[in-house]
Amino acid sequence: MNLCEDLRVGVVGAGQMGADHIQRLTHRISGARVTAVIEPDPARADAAVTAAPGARAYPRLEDALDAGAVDAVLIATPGRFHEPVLLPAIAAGVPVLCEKPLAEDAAAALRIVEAEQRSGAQRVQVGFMRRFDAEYAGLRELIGSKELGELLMLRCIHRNPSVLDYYTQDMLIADSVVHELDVVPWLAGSPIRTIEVRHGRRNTLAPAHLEEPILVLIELENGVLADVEMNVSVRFGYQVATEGVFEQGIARIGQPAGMQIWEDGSARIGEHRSFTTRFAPAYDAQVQAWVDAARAGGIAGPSAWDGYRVALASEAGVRALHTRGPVEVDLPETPAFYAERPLLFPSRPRQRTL
Ligand code: ISE
Repeated sequence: MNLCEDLRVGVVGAGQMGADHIQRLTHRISGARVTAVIEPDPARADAAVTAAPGARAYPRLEDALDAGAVDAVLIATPGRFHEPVLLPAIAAGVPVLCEKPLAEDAAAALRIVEAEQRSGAQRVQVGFMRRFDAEYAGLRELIGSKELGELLMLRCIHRNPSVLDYYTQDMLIADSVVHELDVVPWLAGSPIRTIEVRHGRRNTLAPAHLEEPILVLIELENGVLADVEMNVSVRFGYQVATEGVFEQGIARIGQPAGMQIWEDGSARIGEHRSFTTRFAPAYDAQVQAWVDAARAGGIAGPSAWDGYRVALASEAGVRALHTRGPVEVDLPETPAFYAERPLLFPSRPRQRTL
């Protein structure tokens, strides 16, 4: 593409995440604009086109591609709808940012990485936005620096205030813990070996069809253990935090920040209510990095292969949800096509507050 012009982005799916990305691309991201919206719900499509001046609604992604209306595609539909839009986008050779998970299951994820390899270049980036969160990036640098000795454990907290009716038991892993399945190996620099799920006392306030909270134990090849409290009925707000346990110290990220108020015999501090605000700076950084890389013909974050690896771990995690004991994750060797790509992850100075 001509680097003086904006990247023309087609957004597939204008629900909560798609609408959020349209706002971001229209108001906060430089070098890109939304020119096409693909959304079956007419009211959502109208709202999306109104929010992105100059954009047009198309019934199918293929129509926007055939019309020459887009240089790149951002997919923000639920995972089960990804493969049917990823395959034509890959065939058309346009860069793609695809929300997590990459696909409905590992078989679909494999078909996607195979199609990408046949296309001859990596153009699919998966939206694991936590890798663009400044605190996660800082923790990863701290681990790599060995300043506190070797990393021993990661203690992860993943709490949602509530979930909608369509959220199923398996989504505890496939839709939620899927973030830790990407970010834990990324932080610790080692792939997942096994996953185990423990159920404790059920929260009676959880939707009737859910058995939660759950405790997920993730064992990495290098021996690091991570535990994840996955809890989707906490009511008070949205909380994602991690503690790194090192040989010589502890590092904690994701603590509530901002104004503290003391009033009427108590002290309080604000907490997020949704991932859209908790991770807003990470989403912005992710989309800006993707736009910059797409304009130069590459990607700048988790690859389709990363998405496939997470899909395999997620399937093992769902099996673990329904069985006792650890389930092994069988990861194939990374093909040279994916191993050789230099990653363009943003590198930030580590934030130190003391
Ligand atoms: C949701 O789909 C997300 O991706 C959020 O980041 C996660 O916290 C939540 O549990 C999921 O349902």
